[in-house]
Amino acid sequence: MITIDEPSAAASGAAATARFRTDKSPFQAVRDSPKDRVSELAREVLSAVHDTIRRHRVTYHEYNALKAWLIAVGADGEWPLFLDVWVEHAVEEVATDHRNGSKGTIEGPYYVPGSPECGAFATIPMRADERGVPLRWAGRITSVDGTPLQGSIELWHADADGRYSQFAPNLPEWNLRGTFTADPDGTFEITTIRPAPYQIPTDGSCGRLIAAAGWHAWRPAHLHVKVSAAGHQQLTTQLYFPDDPHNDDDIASAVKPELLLEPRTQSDGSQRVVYDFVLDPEKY
Ligand code: MBD
Ligand code: FE
Repeated sequence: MITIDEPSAAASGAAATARFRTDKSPFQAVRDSPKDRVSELAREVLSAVHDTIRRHRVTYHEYNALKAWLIAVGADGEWPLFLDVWVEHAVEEVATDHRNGSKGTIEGPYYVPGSPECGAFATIPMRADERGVPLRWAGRITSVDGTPLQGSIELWHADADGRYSQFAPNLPEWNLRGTFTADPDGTFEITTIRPAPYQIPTDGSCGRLIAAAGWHAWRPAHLHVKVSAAGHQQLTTQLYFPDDPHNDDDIASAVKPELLLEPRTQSDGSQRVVYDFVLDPEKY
């Protein structure tokens, strides 16, 4: 039985689809795509599908299974989840391969702009009884030439149950989401808790694909960040914890060795970590 307290794929998928629709730029991108480019990319993707069908002699039974599944992905609102888990990593790779600064990785489906401004040395919005190992993260933002940047960090992550506010039920609106603006010397210090590993919803279409293929549904525990500073390219990335069993087989293929934190456990059980960001100037 589904109760209102239980997160469901349809609920988080609907929320992710609704959130995507609030951003106008994807719809502008649809209008802006040149015919020749659309034709070339669509043809190439379709021939890769035809090749797969011929090589594996795909049957009508399988074709109908695919049709039913694709319809269900839309009905569950899981296109953002599907695309960000299985496609975005390649787009991110191509988009950022010219950069010399910090490594980026995928944004995923659960970013929400406009999180509360917290300051440079602050605790992220969380419940009074928020569970999870306390984590204090100190860092500095600089340009590739070493100039300190008074940039801002938008941080969002799952709670100790692997749930994101605004996408899972019964969480305060901005729980574990905050914007931190560095001091003029580029430094910041953020207090939060360690997120739990994240499991793709198992009751929706993406979960059914995972089960049907015998894959696992896990992303390693991660912190999402967007780092911005005037005159610099925005960095979207994620940070991971060294002891997570899924760092080597992230379902979303979004772990890179440069993104592993090195937290130190304190005598009170809390953890501290240092992680800095280096931003590339805007190209012109
Ligand atoms: C997530 O939390 C996430 O970061 C990605 C990329 C996909 C699904 C859930
Ligand atoms: Fe995530």
